Order: sequence, then C-alpha cells, then structure tokens
Amino acid sequence: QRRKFSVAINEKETIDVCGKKYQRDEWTNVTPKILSHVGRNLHLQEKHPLGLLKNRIVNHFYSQYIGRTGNPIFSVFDRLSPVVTVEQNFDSLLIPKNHISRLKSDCYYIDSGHLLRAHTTAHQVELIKSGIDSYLTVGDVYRRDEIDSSHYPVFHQLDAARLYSKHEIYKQEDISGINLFENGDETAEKQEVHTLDTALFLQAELKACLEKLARNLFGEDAEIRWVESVFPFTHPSFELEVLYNGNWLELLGCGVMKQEILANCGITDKVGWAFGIGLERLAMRLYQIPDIRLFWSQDTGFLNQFRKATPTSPVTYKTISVFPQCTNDMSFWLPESTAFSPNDFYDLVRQVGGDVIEQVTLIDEFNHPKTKLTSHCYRIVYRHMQKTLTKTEVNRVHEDIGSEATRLLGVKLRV
Ligand code: FA5
Ligand code: MG
Repeated sequence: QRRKFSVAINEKETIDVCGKKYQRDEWTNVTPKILSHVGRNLHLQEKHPLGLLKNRIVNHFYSQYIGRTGNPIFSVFDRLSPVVTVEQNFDSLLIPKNHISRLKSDCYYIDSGHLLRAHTTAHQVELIKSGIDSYLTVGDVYRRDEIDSSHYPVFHQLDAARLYSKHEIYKQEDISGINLFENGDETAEKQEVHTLDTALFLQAELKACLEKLARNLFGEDAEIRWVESVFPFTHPSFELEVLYNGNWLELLGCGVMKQEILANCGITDKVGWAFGIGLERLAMRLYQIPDIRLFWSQDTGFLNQFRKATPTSPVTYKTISVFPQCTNDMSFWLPESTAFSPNDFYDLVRQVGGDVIEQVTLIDEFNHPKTKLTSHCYRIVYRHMQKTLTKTEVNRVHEDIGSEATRLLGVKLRV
C-alpha cells in the first residue's frame, strides 16, 4: 500500500484550526501532520500518563494551598485554545522583536498574526488581566525541533503564577511603613523596582513551592539542584534539575515576574512569581517511559498499563517489545536561491514518514569549492513501535521523502 501524501505543505489557500479559517500567508508553516495533534488533549484523558501526572500536580496544589475561605488558592485552566496571537506568545511577555524564539524555523505559525503556542506562558497576561491572582494552566505546546527519543514537536506544559499583595507578605498588623517597591538598580537578585526584601521573599516562596512539588513527585530524598537562568519575562530566573540515571534533567523554568508585565495588566500593588514545567519529561522519569512518541500511541499495549492507575499510584511502564531499527542516509544539494533550514527537512520527514521516524540527524555538510553549492547528508532512523519494518517498506518511505524534498524544498538528491 503506497502512502498518499495528499495535503502538501503549500497547496491550499486557507487552513482550518479549531473550527476557524485562516488565510495562508508568508508566515504559514504549520503542517497537516502537526495540526492532527491539535484537539487530542492528552492532558485531559484521565487514564493517560499525562492526564494522571497533571491531576497529581493539580491535587498537590489543591491540597497544599488553601485560602482563608477554605477554597484552593490556585484555579486550573486546562482547555484554553492552543491557537494564540503573536502578542500573547511573545509581545505580552516582553520577548524582544528580534528574539530567536520567534523565528519561523522554531515555531508553527498559522499566519503572520497567529501561531500554535510555543509555551503555556502565552496565557499569563490574559489570565492576570481577568483578575485571577493564582492559577495553573495546562496544555499542548508546539515547537519545531530536532527529532529523537526525548524531543517531539508537540509536548505539554503546566504553567503557574501566584500574585501577592503587601498584607499577604507581611502578616503583622501595621504594614504602613513597609514598601514592596523602590526606585533602585537591577542586580542579580532583584529588579530595579523591587526592594531586596520583596525579591528575596518571592524567590524563597517560589523555590519552597517547587521543592515541595519535586519531593511529592520524586520522593523525600530526590536529588535536586537550582541553576540560574534567563527568561525575558522573569528576573531573577532559575531552572530546577533533578538527578535521573546519573544525569541532571531540566524539569522547569521559573522566576520572579517582571513588574512591567503586571503594570501592563493594570496591577500596581502586587508582586508575583511564575513557573513552567514540561510534563513529558516528568512523566518519562516517573513512569520509566523510554520514548516520547509513546505518549501519542493509541496502542492498547501502552494505554492499558495505565488503565487502572490513580494519580498517586506508582506505575512502571514495561516495554511491550523492541523492534529493530533501520538506518538510511540521504544526501542532497541545497537550493541555490531559497533559504533552507534543517527544521524544514525534519518537518517534511515527519510529515511523509509519520511516527516510523525515530531520529533524523545532519551527519555531514560539504561546500563545493567550484559550484559554491552546499550539500547536506542526513541519517534517518526508522523504527515502527508495533512491528518489524521490512527493508522494502523502509525504502518506499525513504523514496517518498526524497521526492517530496525535491518537490517542496527544491533540493537536488545526490545518488
Ligand atoms: C519555557 O517554556 C518558559 N515559558 C518557562 C517559564 C514559565 C519560565 C514561567 C519562567 C516563568 P523552556 O523553553 O525552558 O521555558 O521550557 C520549560 C520546560 O519545558 C523545560 O524545562 C522542559 O521540561 C520542557 N521542554 C522544553 N522543551 C522541550 C522539548 N523539546 N521536549 C520536551 N520537553 C521540553
Ligand atoms: Mg529551558
């Protein structure tokens, strides 16, 4: 059965996403393959490992953070549309106009004004503007990236923010002499408008909150460490890492919210912190899931292992069976006149080959001294999750990739 590659990347005028039509323009780079993930909502499936993990984190926050009225402090938003504006994903978070994270080679744009969110932080400003002081958001996020067992172009994040007013920080009676703000200098520890006390309070609350979460998930004696980091929307910023099989694994990014963002939301009397966690990495660590593609599997051999689980039950995933890999290289000359990014090729490989593609790596680059042409050689590793692929099946997909790359990217195959 020959694979049909019917909806080519640039062949239709409009695209439908979540029931809305968008006019294609020069920014459009979202593929049908990527769009087929929109609406799967793995994080909303109660017995899916991502749904179990999400509920485990939500339950932790519900039980640990309770307000004066007895209600949870954090509200949960897990059904926000993954289609966001450039303003939401970038501008509202003070991400500079020329920041690399905005590039077409890194994001899935629907048109020049819309993209599939690259992080759940895209919802921060709308939620805070609507009057919410503490929230958790959970959702699918989309990034163009390399392909291997721990990178997939769609993954899930859980973001949180918490705001504090002066009387929530200083619980004593008379707080009239205390200021959250000053007209100072930015240092490694604080923003210019925060007093050092404000900044240190927020940093301590944030770290305590996340250490408690990490210990809930990984046990009291999990080895964790803080690493300084940089985000355009927080200062100071940190990453939390956990020791996993002898390697430090990055779990999340976080920091003290930039006061300018709160000011843009009309908030002048509160300060806050925020964080964003990648759910797949956590789930892989928690359930011993060896390959990120498994989260998308509809195979009962995978799903049934979680069917009886509750958010706190320990599940250790057992690999159903391992089928052999099949490796095939492809070399081509890059087009002379148009731009070419390896991510374009990675997308195309995924588009044509689907989930039988396990890895794609650029293994060789060569510049011809006379013609000035550049050639790339990619190694494509094929592996089916449920069966052994025959050489003929692999060759057929490999040839399809070659002819689609020729047709759509303008490359010239070398034989
Ligand atoms: C962010 O996305 C920030 N929005 C996080 C944040 C929120 C910082 C609020 C400060 C305040 P980053 O790109 O590092 O940051 O991604 C956050 C987490 O998502 C990572 O720590 C990692 O766990 C996960 N993640 C990132 N890229 C991938 C990927 N390609 N595959 C799987 N997980 C990933
Ligand atoms: Mg990071």
